[in-house]
Amino acid sequence: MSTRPLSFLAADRPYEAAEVVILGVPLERTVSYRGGPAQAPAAIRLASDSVESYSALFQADLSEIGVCDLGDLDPHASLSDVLHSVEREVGRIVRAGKAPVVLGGEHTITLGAVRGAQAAVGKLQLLALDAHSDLRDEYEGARVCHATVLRRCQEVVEGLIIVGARSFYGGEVDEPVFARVEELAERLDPALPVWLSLDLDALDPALCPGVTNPEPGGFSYHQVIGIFKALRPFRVVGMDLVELAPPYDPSGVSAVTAAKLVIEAICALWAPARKRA
Ligand SMILES: [Mn+2]
Repeated sequence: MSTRPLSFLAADRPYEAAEVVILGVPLERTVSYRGGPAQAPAAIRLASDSVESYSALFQADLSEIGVCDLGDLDPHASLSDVLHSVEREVGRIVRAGKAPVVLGGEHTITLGAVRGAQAAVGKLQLLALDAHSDLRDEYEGARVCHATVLRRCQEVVEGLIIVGARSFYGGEVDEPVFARVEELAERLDPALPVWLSLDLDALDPALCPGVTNPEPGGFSYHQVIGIFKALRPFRVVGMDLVELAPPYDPSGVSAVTAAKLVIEAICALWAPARKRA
């Protein structure tokens, strides 16, 4: 009998042979409403065991795409050190020609991820799915936190597009970063690699209630799938999925939704070209 650490579904490749690399970052440092993201990577891995590895939507099987699960980064260092670790790991993975899939943790980790990805590819555009604009310059005295993360990312990347936003503080509503799903393909720059940041609160909380800051009126599951489809012509270098709060997910459906979206995204974006529908 052998034992193995909890890993994401079908992620059985060694790092060297992998095309997609899963990395957990159970960071929970600047949460403002209710907690839980520290438990998210483990909850997503556990939930991934309940779903099939085959994507009927994208006609690909996760087990045929080389996926490695590196486990979790230590989230207990200073915030700046954790973000530097994320930056270093994501940079290393992208430079090796692999696609990182970062499982948060709070949304703040995206800042480390886009720094690492941008350093690896030169220029980068960020597509964020988020109920909140996350564009404050400062929040409760902090310049780097979940409520300012997309502003800090905007200072790093070449371009930022946010879809799904429906909660604003007021000062940012006229900024040109917001897009409707239907115009996504024309708003993204076809010449620039893309980082995809999926804040689970972009989904409707009726479908995905286990998030830190639920906001009514969000995307359906299939609208998110539609965004993955729209991204297929672009060079997506990596993604993160953040803000799952397992304590507020009593049925477990939010963790399953997160796991399923990770599988669909990997199959949509990184399945070998010959299998692409
Ligand atoms: Mn967010």
